[in-house]
Amino acid sequence: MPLAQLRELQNARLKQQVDYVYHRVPFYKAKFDALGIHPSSFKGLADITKLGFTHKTDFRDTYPFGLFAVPQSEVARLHCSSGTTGKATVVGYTAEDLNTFAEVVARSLAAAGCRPGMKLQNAYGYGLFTGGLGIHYGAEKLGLTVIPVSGGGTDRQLQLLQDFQPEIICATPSYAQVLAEEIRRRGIPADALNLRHAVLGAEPWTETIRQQVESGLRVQATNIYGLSEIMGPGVSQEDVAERGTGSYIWEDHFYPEVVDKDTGEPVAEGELGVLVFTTLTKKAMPILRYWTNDITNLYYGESRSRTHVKMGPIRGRSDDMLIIRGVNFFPTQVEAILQELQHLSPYYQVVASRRGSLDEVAVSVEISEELMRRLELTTVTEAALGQHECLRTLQGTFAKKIKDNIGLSMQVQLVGFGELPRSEGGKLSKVQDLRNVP
Ligand code: ADP
Ligand code: K
Repeated sequence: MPLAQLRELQNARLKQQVDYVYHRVPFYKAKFDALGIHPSSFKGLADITKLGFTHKTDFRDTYPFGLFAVPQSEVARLHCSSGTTGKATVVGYTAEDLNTFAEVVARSLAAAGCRPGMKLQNAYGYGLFTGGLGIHYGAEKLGLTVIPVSGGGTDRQLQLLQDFQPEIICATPSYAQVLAEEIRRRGIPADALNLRHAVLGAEPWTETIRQQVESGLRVQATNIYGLSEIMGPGVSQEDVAERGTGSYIWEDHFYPEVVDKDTGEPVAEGELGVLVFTTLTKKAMPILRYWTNDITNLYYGESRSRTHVKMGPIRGRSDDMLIIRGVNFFPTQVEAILQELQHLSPYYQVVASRRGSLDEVAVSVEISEELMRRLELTTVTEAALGQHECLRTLQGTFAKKIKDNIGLSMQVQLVGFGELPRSEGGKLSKVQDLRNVP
């Protein structure tokens, strides 16, 4: 669609979406009333910056269904953002939304080089996470044969890649690296596989990873980006013939902006800032100007087969969310667990690192002063752990709660009270991300 026509479409859809939420979602009505915005005088794209932002906290504050615009009987499916506990981000879809979701994923897979008749091994996790089912229905819509193997289980993944001969694999980039490494390690010959395309997303990745995956799996690897709040995977996708030049945003459904992370003002084309999305066609849960916290840039320009805007790779996040093996993780989730465990102090440190191609997380936590006194300890040594069963139980319980609530296995280390750094008045960084430190 020519750009001018696309703008007209977006403009009309935005006006409709503003009118729709004003009359259906009390959260937006209250917000717009406070901002002096009324659908009758709202001018569309020209007025979009007047709408303020929607933040992740707005989802938590209205948990679970406060942002829904339709009665529950019209909600065909619920998903949650990955790796969040308790008051997580709940998202809902009408049958029409699910159709749009499948449509944008089908479009994404086509841009990635997939064609009807090919087989797709889907190694994204199935469940509340939008990745698995999102890819699944989009692949079916495009006319692919789906192998819904879900995430993990490397032996089985490799077996099916050899037995079923799929042309396409969908996975997180870090898991695709694992598969490539295992194929090399096990000496599986290159012609035992039939892969041609890898569609990778849910976490940031680099050109180095692309090279490893492309040579290890003998594929063309493209980026798929998305987020539950807006839809799920398939908000943007790299074209297979334009790899390395950015991902097309399907902006007839998701209107993107990039704004300054401090002022919230729009930045010039090509400049880095926080990515903000407005849904243009969502029915169950329309979201206006969602502050994604993802840092990237938007640009039109050379090397393109479509009119839609491209986004660069995600450079980082403007909040403290870590993405570990595709799972979103806020260090404050550790804090919440600490509060439940009597013999641990509230002081902790999280260290994310990379072993081989897989991300790992280690958490150090202090035991309470009271427990130190009771066990007559000055620090927590291996010997102390060996001697006191209660310490080992505490460590095990903490690790299990982390696994159950956050969905990630972490190495847990107990240390003595007072051993972790304290704030000296300023902000104390409880998180070290060493994954990209050479
Ligand atoms: P998803 O199922 O797409 O991972 P979530 O809602 O669980 O959705 O997580 C969304 C976040 O994941 C995004 O805001 C972004 O930080 C990250 N993410 C998703 N896809 C990519 C990608 N291709 N590159 C970098 N980060 C990504
Ligand atoms: K994610």
